[in-house]
Amino acid sequence: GLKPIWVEHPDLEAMGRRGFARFRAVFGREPHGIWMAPGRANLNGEHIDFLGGRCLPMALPYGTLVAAAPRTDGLLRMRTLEPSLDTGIVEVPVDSIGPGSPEGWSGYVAGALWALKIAAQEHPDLSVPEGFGADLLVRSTLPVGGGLSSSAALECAAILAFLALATGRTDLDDTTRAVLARACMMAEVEVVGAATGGLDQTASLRSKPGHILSLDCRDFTIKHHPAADLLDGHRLVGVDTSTPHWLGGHEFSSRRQDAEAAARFLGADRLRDLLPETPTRTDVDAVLERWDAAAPSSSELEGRDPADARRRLTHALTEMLRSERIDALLRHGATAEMAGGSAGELGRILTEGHVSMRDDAQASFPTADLIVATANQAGAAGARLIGGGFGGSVLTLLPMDQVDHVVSAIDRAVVSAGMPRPRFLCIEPSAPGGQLCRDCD
Ligand code: GAF
Repeated sequence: GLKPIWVEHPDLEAMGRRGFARFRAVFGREPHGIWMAPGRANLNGEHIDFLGGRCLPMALPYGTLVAAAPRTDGLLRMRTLEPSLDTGIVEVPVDSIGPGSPEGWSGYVAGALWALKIAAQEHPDLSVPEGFGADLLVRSTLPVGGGLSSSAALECAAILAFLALATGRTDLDDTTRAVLARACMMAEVEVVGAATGGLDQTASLRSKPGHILSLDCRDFTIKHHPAADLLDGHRLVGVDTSTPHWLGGHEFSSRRQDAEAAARFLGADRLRDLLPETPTRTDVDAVLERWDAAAPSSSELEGRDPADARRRLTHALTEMLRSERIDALLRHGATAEMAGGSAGELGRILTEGHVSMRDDAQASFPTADLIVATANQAGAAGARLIGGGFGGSVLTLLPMDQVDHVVSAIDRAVVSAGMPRPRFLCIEPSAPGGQLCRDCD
């Protein structure tokens, strides 16, 4: 029979050594270092970071590497080793970076420098010298467009490289990391033009190995909680559906617009403010009843379709509630009524989250639905689509001794359905972005 395809954990040291050699070959000079920033998985809290909800991400052992050296002629010269994107060196004058320019993958890199310079206006310790530029070589160990935040990993690795090259700073405290995460989010929103909400950049720069990040997107305060207690003998396995997604597309931003219009109709600038500090299902139902009683028309919803707006509202409110339930699990552990302990409860929340992504956010797609259904039939504690949706990856929670069985079942089901072969990723909460090696050579 078929053997499922696992994406190997990259040997970063070896990649670093090769990166030095490749950099020399491409740019004919020595790199000053290699910086790495990871992708993320998220237990819950999709499509709610930009609404002020709570997210529960972790950094992945997969990410993006940037080898770099500074220039003094105000030029950025960039090349990616990603075969599907590589067109040789892309050269951009730093002064020309701005909304929509440059286009394509280099916009994420250039956007990071543009946003760093804006952040430095408020934080002079982040300033880059006059005429600053750089040569950069990019390589990703993440499936590009896999819904695991390859875009944020690229922005974050780039900004770490820029900051280190320009200021010599490599040891960064969480306050500085928060400023950089915000800058990377701006790069994506303003330069690339994708309506990202900060979850991915925060996970990439502010995570802690072995821990789940509990991120309150009202003010971007974080807490770290050990993952082992929560997972309780289970493993997280990612399934890349090989169905690429792109956040710059119309679908993702339209979900955000629906939810924002719904919140404004109900009198909140930020949807999260419709719920109390510690929300319950009753609070969610009260908001939905208020909505149904008001029965807004499209013209009261900034032109959005009322049925769509109600679905997005339902997704956002219930997703916010699910995040609070996981946060409570992380803080207090499982209660006696929870069948299967904390992993049992987490699994149920994951699958409820998927149903909401499918029916209310309407961001799922057939392969993801098939994978979730198959995983749960084959013995998973739970599973859901993660990331922005419309492609991307599924996260499954598997009893340790069922991993091979469930993974094979998923592989078989997807192949039998004639869909692209999935790739499996071992998901362990990993280190945030940083310098990979000062002297990989
Ligand atoms: C994408 C966005 F970039 C994030 O900000 C977040 O909205 C996510 O989709 C969905 O939760 O990754």
